[in-house]
Amino acid sequence: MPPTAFVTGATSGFGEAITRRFVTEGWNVVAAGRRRERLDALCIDLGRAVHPLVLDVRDRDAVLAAAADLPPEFAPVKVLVANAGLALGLGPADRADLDDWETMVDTNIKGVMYTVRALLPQMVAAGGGHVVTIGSVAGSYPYPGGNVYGATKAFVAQLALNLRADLVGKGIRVTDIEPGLAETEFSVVRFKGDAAAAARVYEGTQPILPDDIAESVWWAVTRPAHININRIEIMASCQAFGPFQVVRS
Ligand code: NDP
Ligand code: 8X3
Repeated sequence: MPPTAFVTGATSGFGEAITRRFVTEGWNVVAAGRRRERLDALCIDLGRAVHPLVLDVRDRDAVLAAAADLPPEFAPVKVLVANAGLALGLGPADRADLDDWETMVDTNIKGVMYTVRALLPQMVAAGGGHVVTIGSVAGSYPYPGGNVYGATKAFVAQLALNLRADLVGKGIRVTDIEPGLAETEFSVVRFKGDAAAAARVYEGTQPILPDDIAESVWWAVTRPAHININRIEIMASCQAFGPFQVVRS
């Protein structure tokens, strides 16, 4: 039976590309996301190698139930890609919408927490597996308007390192992939459907593409068993760091 990957946020962007890559490599994939029509389209495209799972990662009981109730040909899960996540807003902290902050915490922190906790026991029981989290450069480097989004990704990076500490010796590897500027539906979501604002983010750039991230996930997962890739930070070549801000009187 082919091995199974469980990919959250499979309906778009990185998650969809990761799903397609694993299926192309002969794996079965549990493809999770909230938009059923996108999952249906993936199934039409990729066939029986995909198990569509309508799932909101913020729903703790639903995540735990889904992990416990996988069809036999999709269990146990060998690779978890905890990818589902979002940024909402790019405004300064003093004017940010608290609901947006809570949605980011619920999705990017708690959603990852629930998914990892739900799937780890079957990896431990099987004696092996790989947890891939999708962090961000925003978890390492602050930028104006990054506020809570970046903080959620710092959580993801530290969770991945701490998982390594807990899982060493159990055959389970952990990798945090930390992309920078990447063109997906991320900015449309961040700007709440404002397609023009989203397009401006990528104007005149050559951003990371979803397949680039799928390639890095696949690379990390296919290293020899004695190697653990702890983290991969990937920026578009056109992106780099700015100076510290100094406000002068
Ligand atoms: P997309 O908006 O294209 O994809 C986000 C995915 O997350 C969608 O499939 C969406 O599915 C899913 N998702 C969002 N909320 C939930 C939820 N509550 N429950 C289940 N699924 C959810 O963006 P990306 O592909 O870019 O984002 C993927 C990950 O990469 C995110 O964690 C993001 O923070 C991170 N990232 C993105 C970067 C970028 O510049 N694009 C750079 C660095 C990191 P649905 O709406 O159907 O539920
Ligand atoms: C997404 C990348 O730079 O917009 O995580 O925060 S960035």
